[in-house]
Amino acid sequence: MTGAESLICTLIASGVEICFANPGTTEMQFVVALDKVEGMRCVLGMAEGIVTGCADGYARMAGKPAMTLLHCGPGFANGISNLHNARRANSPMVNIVGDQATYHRPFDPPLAADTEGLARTASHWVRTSSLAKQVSSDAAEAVQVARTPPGRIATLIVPADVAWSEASGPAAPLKVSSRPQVEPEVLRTVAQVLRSGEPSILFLNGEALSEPGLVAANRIAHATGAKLRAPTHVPRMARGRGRVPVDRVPYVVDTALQAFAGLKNAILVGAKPPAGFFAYPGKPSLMTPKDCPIYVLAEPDQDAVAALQGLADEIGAPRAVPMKQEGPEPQIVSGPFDSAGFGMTLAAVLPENAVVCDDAVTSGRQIFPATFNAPPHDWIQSTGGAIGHGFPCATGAALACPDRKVVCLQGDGAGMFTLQALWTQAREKLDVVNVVFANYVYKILYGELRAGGAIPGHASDTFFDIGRPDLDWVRMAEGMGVEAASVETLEGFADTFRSACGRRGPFLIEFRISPFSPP
Ligand SMILES: Cc1ncc(C[n+]2csc(CCOP(=O)(O)OP(=O)(O)O)c2C)c(N)n1
Repeated sequence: MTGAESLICTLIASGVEICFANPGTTEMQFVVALDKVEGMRCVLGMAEGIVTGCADGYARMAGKPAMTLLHCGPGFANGISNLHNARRANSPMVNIVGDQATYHRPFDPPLAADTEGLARTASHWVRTSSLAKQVSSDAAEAVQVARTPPGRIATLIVPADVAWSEASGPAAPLKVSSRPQVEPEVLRTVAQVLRSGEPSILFLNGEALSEPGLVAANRIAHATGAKLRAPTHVPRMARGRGRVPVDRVPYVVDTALQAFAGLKNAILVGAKPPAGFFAYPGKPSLMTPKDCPIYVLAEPDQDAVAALQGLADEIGAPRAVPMKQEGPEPQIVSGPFDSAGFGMTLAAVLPENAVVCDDAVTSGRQIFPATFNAPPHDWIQSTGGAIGHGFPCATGAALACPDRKVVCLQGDGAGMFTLQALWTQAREKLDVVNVVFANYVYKILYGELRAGGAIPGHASDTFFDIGRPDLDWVRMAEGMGVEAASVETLEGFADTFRSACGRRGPFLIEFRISPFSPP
């Protein structure tokens, strides 16, 4: 058995079932091993940003790591942007990176690079296997690290000669620690803060945004009057009718500052303090008031659901409390695109139990509150601010959840970063309805320019206008084997979306939004 074979067998034994890859010569031994061994589904991504984005989407929905197979330092580097999004979402992932043979590297062949250095920038754990007999134990450790709460990125670099040399056989899976519990003392302290009756808020993230987490948080909110908020970009959240309607921290700093003015206590539940996405001259970094103390109920790796349940019991909240109704009733709106109208329309036509992947940028700003009353669904977003996440993340989510409809909401500028994922959707016959908001500009960047007090000029118009020529999403999708149609109105979208949902396999809807005039 080669080192590569021992690694693949170890990953399969450790519960890794899918390999997203874009391999090269240094990974050939792994490809040979995958040809021989049963138990790993192999999926090709036609660029590494697809590979890592798919692995992220898969991990968020499957709750366990995928394997990626990447080619040397440059291949890894191509995948960093979506690895960054995955790291910020606490997605578990095992990256296997092939590299130059140990004895060949001193000759400085073209693909020699600082692979470890690149890997370190986007991984929690990096190791280079130097002996074939150690590859399997390194692989078992990589899975253990990836699965350690709250979820980590483990990267194992395997030189070609280590992969092809004789190994000792697969390693047994290693035990994974469960989430540490929050100390009772912490529950008592936070309960006391909430009993003060002062304006308080719970910032929820990670497991706290799961259905049981939200149910417990709702008990606390009901008993104490505390408000609930999710981060501006959620890694995964249970939403829709019958679930607790929790809005996000607004992206626009002034709106966020206004929303949190007068707060006296902020409590973090698996979340970080709510920092602005960017700094702006004269504006604060934290969205909570200066005099508002921040308490930690649960760190991201701790058992946030048990902490919320324990806190709800500690304050004597009833077990069953009424659910606050928020948000408009779903209805098909007519007319040209606007974000809130789109959200209401989507809420009316979204299939039950869908997974929504949102990389919609400004077109998605108002969709969240407008879909509080949509049928129950999960929502996942790019958590690291690196655009080009939607298409691949939706692709990975569809592989994790073959029985659920996946809906990808994608800005056109962001979509151009990783549109090759559409080809993977076609190749794997995945059940994804992609909606592209074709507004032909980087609209958000005009807003950001204005936020800094500047007026657009020739450089901004060149850099932010992505028309001239206009992208044709229908032809691009069809060129990659995905059926597509164009719509220009909300009612037209509703019709096309319904029929796209009525069939299996990928579909793309280009929502043409009248060309935006810069402010
Ligand atoms: C990897 C990466 N590159 C560049 C950016 C900067 N950026 C943020 S949003 C954006 C444009 C998004 O355009 P689009 O998807 O069309 O959405 P719109 O702004 O029109 O709503 C860019 C270039 C980024 N966030 N991440």
